[in-house]
Amino acid sequence: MVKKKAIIFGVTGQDGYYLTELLLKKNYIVHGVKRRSSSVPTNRISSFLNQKNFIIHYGDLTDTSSIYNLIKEILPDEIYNLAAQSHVGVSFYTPIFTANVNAIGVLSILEAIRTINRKIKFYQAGTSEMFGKTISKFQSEKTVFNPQSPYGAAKVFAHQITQNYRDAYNIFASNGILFNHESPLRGDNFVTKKIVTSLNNIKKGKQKKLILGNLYSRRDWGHAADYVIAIHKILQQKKPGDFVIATGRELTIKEFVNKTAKIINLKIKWRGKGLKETAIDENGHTIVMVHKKYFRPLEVDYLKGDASKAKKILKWKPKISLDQLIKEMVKYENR
Ligand code: NAP
Ligand code: F7E
Repeated sequence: MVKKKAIIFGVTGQDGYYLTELLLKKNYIVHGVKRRSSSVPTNRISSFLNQKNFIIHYGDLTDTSSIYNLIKEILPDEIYNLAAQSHVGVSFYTPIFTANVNAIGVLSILEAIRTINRKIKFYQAGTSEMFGKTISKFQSEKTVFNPQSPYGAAKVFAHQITQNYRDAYNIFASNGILFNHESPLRGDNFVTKKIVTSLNNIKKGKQKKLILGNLYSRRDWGHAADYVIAIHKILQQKKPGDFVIATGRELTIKEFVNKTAKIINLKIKWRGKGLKETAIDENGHTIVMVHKKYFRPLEVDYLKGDASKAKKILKWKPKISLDQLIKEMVKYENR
């Protein structure tokens, strides 16, 4: 049987690792695209580098010619675009770069598909950040977008241009609308990874304090390994479409701190309010503090996804609970 060929843009990131692992298990030939970096960008995916069905290429979403040339040379069956400047907070400091990668980069891929071969299937990594400030209790494919950051606004463009290319040129182009998903391989400056690493270090006496921003935003957190299964299923459907992928449960950042502290057996008590809010350990030492530098100019207060379309059409639901996820992240820190 002829093996399917996939290109993964953003292969060096968290989801890049899990999606590559899944596609290699499914016997795909995976072409991963990495960008030039002064340090080693392939740390997460080093275990794939010597596998015969995994080929790594240089490319960059801000370099349209590199995208066009790769797609023309590889002629893949499927393209997964996971590449992005993915940090919402950082997008306020690098808004133009964020828009070039997260919005125009997506258009460059779609234009390459349109001109090279319209039969190539395309997945775009959309996000719950597109909902932004929302009044819906659950956000679904029908919920109005109201992004609150350069990151979210650029992703809305990417989402809509993907729909436009699907409708105008009959391209199999689908959007995932994924809510937060984490793993041991999550980037260090996302809040779950920061909390797990810091509390684990504090427990071991290697760090004194965890300093956070807004403790009261609410997020719907799943596991990246579960979510890449949905990503793959989205491209295996008869028809293209858009799918919310979420757990349907949400927690505040403070509740995530409490859960993690409990799992690593660290007893904490909260005191104070606002920027003076702290948590102390059983010896009375302050181990969690709040600092305004971690607050964003705009915040997304509340996200909780309704993944019933994915459940019905993709036959997908998350399998890994939040407690299991945190335990796995803690175990990884102590490996
Ligand atoms: P991640 O770990 O930050 O990975 C992002 C990937 O994009 C990395 O491989 C990065 O390369 C690459 N990249 C950045 N700029 C690029 C450029 N100019 N050209 C080519 N590649 C570039 O993010 P993730 O958590 O795996 O998320 C994957 C995708 O899903 C992203 O598009 C993100 O916005 C979206 N998303 C994530 C979540 C979530 O909760 N994780 C939820 C919804 C949507 P380097 O390794 O060189 O930086
Ligand atoms: O922040 C608050 C922060 O950076 C979560 C990306 O994968 O998911 C992710 O975006 C919340 C926010 O993720 C700190 O203000 C408090 O309310 O972990 P985060 P995010 O912004 O939700 C979406 C779905 C994506 O698409 C993105 O690519 O936590 N928070 N204190 C903090 N956040 C960070 N990073 N650091 C803090 O110290």
